[in-house]
Amino acid sequence: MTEEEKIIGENNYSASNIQVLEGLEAVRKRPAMYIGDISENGLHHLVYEVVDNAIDEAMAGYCDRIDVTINDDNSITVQDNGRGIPVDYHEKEKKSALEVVMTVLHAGGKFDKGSYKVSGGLHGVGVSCVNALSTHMTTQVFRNGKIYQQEYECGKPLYAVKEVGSCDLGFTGTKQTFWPDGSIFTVTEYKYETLQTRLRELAYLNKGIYISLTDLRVKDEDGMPRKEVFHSEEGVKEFVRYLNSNNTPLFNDVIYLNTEKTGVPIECAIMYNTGYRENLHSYVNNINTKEGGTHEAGFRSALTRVLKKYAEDTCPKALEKAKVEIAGEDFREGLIAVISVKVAEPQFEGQTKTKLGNNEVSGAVNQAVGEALSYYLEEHPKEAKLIVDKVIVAATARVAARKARESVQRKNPLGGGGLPGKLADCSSKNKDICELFLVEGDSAGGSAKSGRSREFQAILPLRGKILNVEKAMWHKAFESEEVNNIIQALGVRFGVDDEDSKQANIDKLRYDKVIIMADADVDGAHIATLIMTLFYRYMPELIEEGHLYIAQPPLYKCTKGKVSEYCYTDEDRKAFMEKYGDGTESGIHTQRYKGLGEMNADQLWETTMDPATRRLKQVHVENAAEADYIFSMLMGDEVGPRRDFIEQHATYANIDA
Ligand code: 28G
Repeated sequence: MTEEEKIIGENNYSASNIQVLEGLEAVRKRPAMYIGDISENGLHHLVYEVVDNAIDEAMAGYCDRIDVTINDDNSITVQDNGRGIPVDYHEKEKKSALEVVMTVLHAGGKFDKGSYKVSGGLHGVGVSCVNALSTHMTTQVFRNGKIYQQEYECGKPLYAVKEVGSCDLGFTGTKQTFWPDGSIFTVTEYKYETLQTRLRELAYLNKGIYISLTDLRVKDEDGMPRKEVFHSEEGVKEFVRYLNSNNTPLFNDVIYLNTEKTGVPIECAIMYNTGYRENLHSYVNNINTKEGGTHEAGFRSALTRVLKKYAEDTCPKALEKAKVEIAGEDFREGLIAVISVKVAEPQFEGQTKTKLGNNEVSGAVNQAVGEALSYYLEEHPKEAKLIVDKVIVAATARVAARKARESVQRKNPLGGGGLPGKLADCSSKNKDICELFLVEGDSAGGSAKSGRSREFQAILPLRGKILNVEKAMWHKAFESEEVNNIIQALGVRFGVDDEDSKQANIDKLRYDKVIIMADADVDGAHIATLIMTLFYRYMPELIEEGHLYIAQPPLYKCTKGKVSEYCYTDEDRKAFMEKYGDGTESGIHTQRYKGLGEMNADQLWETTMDPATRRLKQVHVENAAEADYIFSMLMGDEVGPRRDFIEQHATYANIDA
């Protein structure tokens, strides 16, 4: 028996305690089952799990402040001003309600009738999982003018809930601090940006609350920590404005509704921009439903129904002249919308459990959006006409796109037979080991061809900058030779699942890894971004399934006497200097690589392509709404925000300066 178990044993040891310990052990044995994974995602998930409890308290109407702090040692503190978790004795469990919430799996779930808690984000596992996966956790409750406290190690209480002080009677809330277990997580460093994105999103989805994020690891010249407060008075209306801020709006209004239909609260905001992409972000109980579901179906159905009727009623001549039948998707080009619903007992389906299954929600959303949209169109004929004109252009382009695509696929009738002439393919037929390098420039492409392993590495050289698909109509991609080469080399297919489907089917993907290899400079970063944009907009599944990577060529080769090392970052170089230097730069020779072309085939293999020594970055999409925002900023018309972003994130400035 360990010390902690003894303590538990001395207090009311009971069958339920054994269950608790078994439950927490199960979480520690198979953490990924409970929080998704044990890498960066899982680590950040712990914070969401705790914050979601505070959000639930806010949704119940008792809390409007949530303060999140990343402490110096990468522990996390979350404090809210809700009612405070009840601390009274729980007859059935023979312990304090607080201890139950903190130690029993799934406790705190469906307690309160009429709340929309799914809580714990996607996995809905509750704070006890966070506790189980933390070496230490401290909980404090401010309630009844008193401060109550309990501490845990790996989920096990160190003592029964005790009073540790007093506070103002009116001061209530809950404070949680936890130290993620480094023996469970592969990374333990929190990323400010990751938390920032989610907390910003939560503030938009739950208007009125104040959510702060403080990073005690980062201090400015005055010793002040990095801190931000997220707050939205207009909810998803403001969210859509934010998401659209890098695009040119078709008109300035946001079409907005906030209502309830058949017991389903619905908040929805719609804008149109002059672009061609559809950006619909849907949420159920604050969870991003990436795979869509009944609420999205209701939304799309209302949009098509109302706009089609409006177009037919008000401009039949224009429709006749265009000679094309308009389809649902024509209404969605340049659409940017957020829909957020609250569902009491949500059923999540689909591969990643992010597809809403509740049938009743479809009708509720359809009705609510239909009413709000009809009303808006009646009241705003000028804006309505802008939408209808855009829809007709979209329908015309869609027909052109199909023709272009068919002509491409005709050249390649069996799908997979015809590979692009520029592709140097690999010999292995085992696609699980095959890699495709997309290489910037013919000269680097040449070195890569000589340096590669012919068995499993294929090379496709790309000529300079590929088409910026972010700014182009969808079908333009299929008119670009470079893009078609990529598509054919990959073996992905368009329009197989549904003739006008905009996203690739990747069933016949010919490689396990697709690796973008570009120069380590601003131009190279731009090229890599253009290629990523193509993948993100046309083949998102390929990213979601983890096939897309970016190669990391070295920035320097540092040599001191007989020792030389490749340095991939400025930190690597500093480390080399400290290890071998004598304080002056005179003794060490530093060769800067400005481009892949400066390396010969052997060097390229050794530094960038050899699986044993290379560094690859896998491309992830953490947050779809934020990814859309970033891509539209990087690839859009506005120069200012892009420059700011690059200045903040650039790692190459030192080279190009
Ligand atoms: C600071 C970090 C995260 C929370 C509350 C408030 C209540 C609560 C939380 O109850 C379910 C229901 C009653 C035992 C509910 C307080 C009703 C009355 C609450 C949080 C189980 C849990 N008074 N605030 N849980 N109870 N904040 N913030 O976790 O029977 S969790």
